[in-house]
Amino acid sequence: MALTIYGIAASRAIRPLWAAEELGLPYRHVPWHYNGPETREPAYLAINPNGTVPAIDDGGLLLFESLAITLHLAQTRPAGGLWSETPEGVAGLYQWTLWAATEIEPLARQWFHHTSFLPPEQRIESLATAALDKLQARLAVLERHLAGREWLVGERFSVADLNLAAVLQRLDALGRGELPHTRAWHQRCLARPAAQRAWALRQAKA
Ligand SMILES: N[C@@H](CCC(=O)N[C@@H](CS)C(=O)NCC(=O)O)C(=O)O
Repeated sequence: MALTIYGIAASRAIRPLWAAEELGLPYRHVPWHYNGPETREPAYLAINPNGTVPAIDDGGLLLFESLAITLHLAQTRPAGGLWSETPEGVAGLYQWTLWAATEIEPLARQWFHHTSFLPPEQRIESLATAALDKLQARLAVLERHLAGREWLVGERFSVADLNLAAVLQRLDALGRGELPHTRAWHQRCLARPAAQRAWALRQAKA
């Protein structure tokens, strides 16, 4: 089944690229930039009507939302080892993925926009600080969960680790204090050969 991944690696497309690398999937990478012009064209809007990246064409199944894409890839290729065999495990994969999407990503994005992404004249320092302040309580939850365990769900690396580690890609700047379990887990995730291969694509295009 042919898989195409749309989106420059220096974007949320890093998430499906990393998942495809973990799963050992052959894929075609179409590294279009999120600012266009290709993502504004009708041909791409037929794939992702939001005009954002990433999106995939998985043998005719069109899908947008980076974390939905990684869940789909993991679930449909269970032999790749990113999914769980038990209902409890699957529930954990959804829990941590949705936690990443709703509790972490908006704050991480707010911080990033108001420190780096927006033109300097549009940045509001108090919004960046407020996001960091709120993130610390969330990271304390993660730190407690990771005490005494290597991975978020079960005994091995899963799509939940991939999703949360990717959403927390700027952990060095987002986490105040030591957070030893969280930082060690994050390094374990990003040191994986598949993560390194995906991030190498990002360096090449950044
Ligand atoms: N929630 C979406 C967000 C997609 C998104 O906003 N992607 C950015 C790049 S990281 C983009 O395409 N921005 C261009 C735009 O908003 O026009 C996901 O996770 O896939």
